Amino acid sequence: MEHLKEEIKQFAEDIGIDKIGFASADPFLTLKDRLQTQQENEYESGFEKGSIEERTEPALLLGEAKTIISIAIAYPSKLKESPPSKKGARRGVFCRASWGEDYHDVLRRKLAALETFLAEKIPGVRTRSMVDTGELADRAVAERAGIGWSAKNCAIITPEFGSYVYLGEMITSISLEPDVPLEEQCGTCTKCIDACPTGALVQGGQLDAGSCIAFLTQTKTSVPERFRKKIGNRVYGCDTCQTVCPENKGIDEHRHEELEPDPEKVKPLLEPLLFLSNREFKRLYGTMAGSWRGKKPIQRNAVMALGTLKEQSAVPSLIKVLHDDPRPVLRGAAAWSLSMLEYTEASGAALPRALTEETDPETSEEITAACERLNIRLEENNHDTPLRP
Ligand code: B12
Ligand code: SF4
Ligand code: SF4
Repeated sequence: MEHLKEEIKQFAEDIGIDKIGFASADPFLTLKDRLQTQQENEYESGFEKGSIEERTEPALLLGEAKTIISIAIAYPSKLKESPPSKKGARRGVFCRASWGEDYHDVLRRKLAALETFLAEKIPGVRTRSMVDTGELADRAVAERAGIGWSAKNCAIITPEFGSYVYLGEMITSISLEPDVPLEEQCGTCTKCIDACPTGALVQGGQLDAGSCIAFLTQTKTSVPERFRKKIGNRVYGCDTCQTVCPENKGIDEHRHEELEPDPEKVKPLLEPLLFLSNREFKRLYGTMAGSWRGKKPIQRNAVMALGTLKEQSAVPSLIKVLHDDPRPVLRGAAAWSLSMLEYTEASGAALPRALTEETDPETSEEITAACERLNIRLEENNHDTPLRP
């Protein structure tokens, strides 16, 4: 089977798989304990798929599971041209994992080609591939397959491409010699833990997903207030614990045309995002990984970013969202953002008026809090008359 392994590696290289590794399909026992701990601490994101058993026992996913083939695809970390974000034209950012074509599609195509190759070599072989949305923990598989080591920022770090790799895998019914896991290299470094804006890395290798900006930017409800300013201009995902990592220094791989970012899309102007129709959103952002939750979280984040960045010129747009947007979460975010900006006559009139019209209790609370922050006194029974000391 050693010969077959070499053939698989060669084929993988030919189709542009940047790194491949082989792991046994034995149960992931330490991961099982870790997943239980994560659940008990309520540190999970809710985006994980399947039961703890399914996530840690490959045989439950493919009856004759013997070897898991893990693959990694390197992605760029720098924009060749980065459009400036400036006063009057503020921009948001999508994290690097959302640059270029949706990586799920890219990796699935590679895995499908590998499946066909294996089926031709070994008639009757059974395989099951997954990328991100499957039950298996892609990182735990990659770690066991020697793709990279499991780091304090939770990422799998490869010696060649740093942590800027997407991961996927294929469970197979064939036995292949497993590769050897790599040694952890973080040592005494704690840069990622120290730099995390929300303290989501509770300790090396352990994330409280509910506090992680990558998670918060993907929710559809309103963001707890204590995190709002910390999200900054991120409209999707967060790269901080990777950009500060010394292991990523100087790494910027441009190996796949389809993963090349369009700077205008990955650093979009914030204000136009607020008024995108579904059709426009799909046309502009539909092929990016960051569009999987639809336009609502991205628009909510854009609304908040305008307030956080103190973009005073956005007051009219924020007032429009406050009055006209049919989604309470967006109206609430607009109220918050207006209260991060300087008081203007327009916002002083708009907020109390919005309060009289608001039907959603949570949004009413947001608007009231915004009025308080701006020292807009609300007269009882007559919210139309704002008073400012
Ligand atoms: C849910 C999820 C999230 C959640 C939770 C993340 C998390 N850390 O658990 C949120 C939304 C926050 C998220 C964010 C991100 N994600 Co995500 N996410 C996933 C998903 C779907 C499941 C992860 C999971 O099961 N987590 C549970 C934890 C417990 O396990 P784990 O971190 O995956 O595995 C490690 C730990 O379990 C650890 N471990 C096991 N036992 C023990 C015991 C001890 C004592 C310790 C210390 C550690 C430890 O070892 C495992 C291997 O490293 C995977 C895809 C998949 N199906 O696996 C992608 C995945 C992990 N995400 C990925 C990416 C790129 C990101 C972001 C960088 C995106 C961004 N830029 O915004 C951030 C990074 C945040 C971070 N610091 O982890 C990549 C990671 C690639 C890589 N090189 O590591 C994956 C693999 C997707 C993919 N196929 O490429 N993600
Ligand atoms: S992705 Fe951002 S918020 Fe999440 S752990 Fe890393 S630095 Fe912290
Ligand atoms: S920043 Fe330091 S501690 Fe964090 S993952 Fe990189 S090497 Fe490890």
